[in-house]
Amino acid sequence: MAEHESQEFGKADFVLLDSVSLEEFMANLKLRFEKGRIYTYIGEVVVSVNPYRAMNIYGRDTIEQYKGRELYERPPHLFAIADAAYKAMKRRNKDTCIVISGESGAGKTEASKYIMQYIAAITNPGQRAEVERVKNMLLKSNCVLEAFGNAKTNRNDNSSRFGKYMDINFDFKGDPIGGHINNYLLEKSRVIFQQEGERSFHSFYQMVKGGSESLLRSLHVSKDPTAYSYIKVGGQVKVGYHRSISALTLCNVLVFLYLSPCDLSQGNLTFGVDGDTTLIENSKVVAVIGVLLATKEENVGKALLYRTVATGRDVIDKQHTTQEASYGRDALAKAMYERMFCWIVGRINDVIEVKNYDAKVHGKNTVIGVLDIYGFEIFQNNSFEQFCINYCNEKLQQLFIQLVLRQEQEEYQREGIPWKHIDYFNNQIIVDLVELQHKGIFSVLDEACMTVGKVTDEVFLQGLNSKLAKHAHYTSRKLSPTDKSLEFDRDFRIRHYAGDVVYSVVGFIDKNKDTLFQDFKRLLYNSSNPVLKMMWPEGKLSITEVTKRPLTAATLFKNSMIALVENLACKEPYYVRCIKPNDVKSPLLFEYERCRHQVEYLGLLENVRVRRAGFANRQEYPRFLQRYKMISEFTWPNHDLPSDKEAVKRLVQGCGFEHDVAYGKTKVFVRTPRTLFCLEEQRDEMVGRIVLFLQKVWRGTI
Ligand code: AOV
Ligand code: MG
Repeated sequence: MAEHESQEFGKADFVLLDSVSLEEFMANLKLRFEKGRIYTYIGEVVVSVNPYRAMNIYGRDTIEQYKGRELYERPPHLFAIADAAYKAMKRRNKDTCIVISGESGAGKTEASKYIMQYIAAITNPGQRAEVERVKNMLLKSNCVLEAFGNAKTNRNDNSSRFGKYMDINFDFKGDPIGGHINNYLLEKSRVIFQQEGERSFHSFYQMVKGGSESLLRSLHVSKDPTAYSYIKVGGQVKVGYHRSISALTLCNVLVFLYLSPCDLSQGNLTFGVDGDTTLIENSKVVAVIGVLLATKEENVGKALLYRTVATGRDVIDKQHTTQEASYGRDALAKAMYERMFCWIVGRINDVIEVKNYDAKVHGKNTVIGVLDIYGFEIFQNNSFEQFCINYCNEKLQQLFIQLVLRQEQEEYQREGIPWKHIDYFNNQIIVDLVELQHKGIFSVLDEACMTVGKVTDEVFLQGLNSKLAKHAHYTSRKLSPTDKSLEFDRDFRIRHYAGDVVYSVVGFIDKNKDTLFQDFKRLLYNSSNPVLKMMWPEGKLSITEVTKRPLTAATLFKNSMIALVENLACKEPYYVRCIKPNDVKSPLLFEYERCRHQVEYLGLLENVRVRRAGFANRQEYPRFLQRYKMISEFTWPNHDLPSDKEAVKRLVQGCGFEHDVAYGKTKVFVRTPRTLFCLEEQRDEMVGRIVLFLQKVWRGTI
């Protein structure tokens, strides 16, 4: 018996459980985790539990075992899902996508890397140089993006602080010929602030700790990360997370040399007052910034202290208060880092994008998309960023609900089989709470930001309280006065699909407006560094030309999420559902409650039910025959019936299972796992007999 069919390691597919209860589900999940079996199926969905230790299951030999195989032929694995997505794409010319979800630290990013590695390993058998180049770039780009976009948080030492969706394009042979990366909202506030125990983006520490003496000197960077106020806020400067930055050289990250040091230096800029005048206290830093930004020192100083404003026909320089100056400095540091990040993604896209592909000559160019986004997270203090991240996870959960159900429904319909509805929690209500026009939280926030004059975060909270007082998933201290865990004028709580999160409104207005004074844009546009200039095209405009109010951060994010979901929904989806077994990164600990909670909110039990209430197993007629034909005299070794479908019917009747089976147009559907077991048992027995028979023939005893 193959390993994945043995009981010792539990059931390889949750649909094979004897009964679908939370207890049975959990017992199976726990048993498998303890036996080192971190992957389990629900039909074609992979449930993965983060092992928090190196597993010897991703090597070349394992890849070979999965190549071209069907899902159920081998123990559950990411490779099997990657192969299924690849086969669907290649055989049926379908665009597919692999959606990886789960909370922060559950293992999404690692899974996405293994999937990419697998696809790279099984393609391009002809070793075409161009394809090899593309594969190399796709794999290496990860390393660069992680350096700039990941950081240590209190949930994950290598937490993705941006969302990533990567398309891999394939030619008619099924070889990768290019790709494209979409990135979503980088948590740029991390550049200037980190919560206790957290760090800024890896890139800063890698540069400070890893840069050569001469490089650092030329960039005016100190080797001591604690010299920089921006990156030591969280009190965690130690590089606990080692990753090579050699891939950086690949993408000519010129800006790395300019912008990051500049961000670092800016953090050390402080402002003071002398009478009515705002001053920069440490002018040496201004000089360094001038050098790094390839612009005049006095221009930097001016942009930091003054703002050009148009009053009627006049244009005047208005002096900042120290508070405004600090605000401007931080906004600049954040904006520069974000632009740099997007610029890097753009350069990666330049080198990986499909070139010279003529569909008329080469056939349709198909795509596999891999989505690895920031997972649901709850921190001590949750702000606008967590709100966006958690909304994003709501959207993906909604997609899962729709697609997993729709997929089943469509398959039964297509095959002409009736389908029965299964109840589940539909989180559309929370998605609406956030994104609905006029009534949703984003709308209330945008409205507050549009109000002329000084709007405070508290005004925004009041707006929420009046619009959402009756919403079942929203509350605040005003609405539940006895709830001491919420602060007046500061907190609101959302009941998310994955748990309750208290958000502090402090900073929502600023972060949503995301204002960067035009003076800074002009400063950067006028840099003699051509890369910088290119990054800030809107700096070309003078103050009188800037009239249009830019879209808010929330609206931009909402639009990008809606576009993402639309894009995923038109592809054939494959799912990886990641579970975090404990909060202490232990390879041994399966915290039962913690896991149960995730199983529940991910809707995994409903997933099993839907899969089973329909049919546990479905196989195309020829496949089914190939596997079981030895158990029936009508089909062994070959049948002479008019079709494979007829032959399968005969086989099933012969075994007495017809009550448990439905015949679709192209597939046979088996309702209960037990029938499948019986078939498997009979098959094992027959295979045993056949082997014995052949051995006898071989030895000449027959
Ligand atoms: P995430 O992507 O889901 O969190 P990661 O993929 O970064 O989580 O995983 C967190 C850590 O768990 C990794 O750095 C590894 O140490 C460990 N890990 C995860 N998967 C495996 C595996 N298959 N084998 C061995 N170790 C693993 V976030 O990006 O925070 O939502 O935003
Ligand atoms: Mg991640």
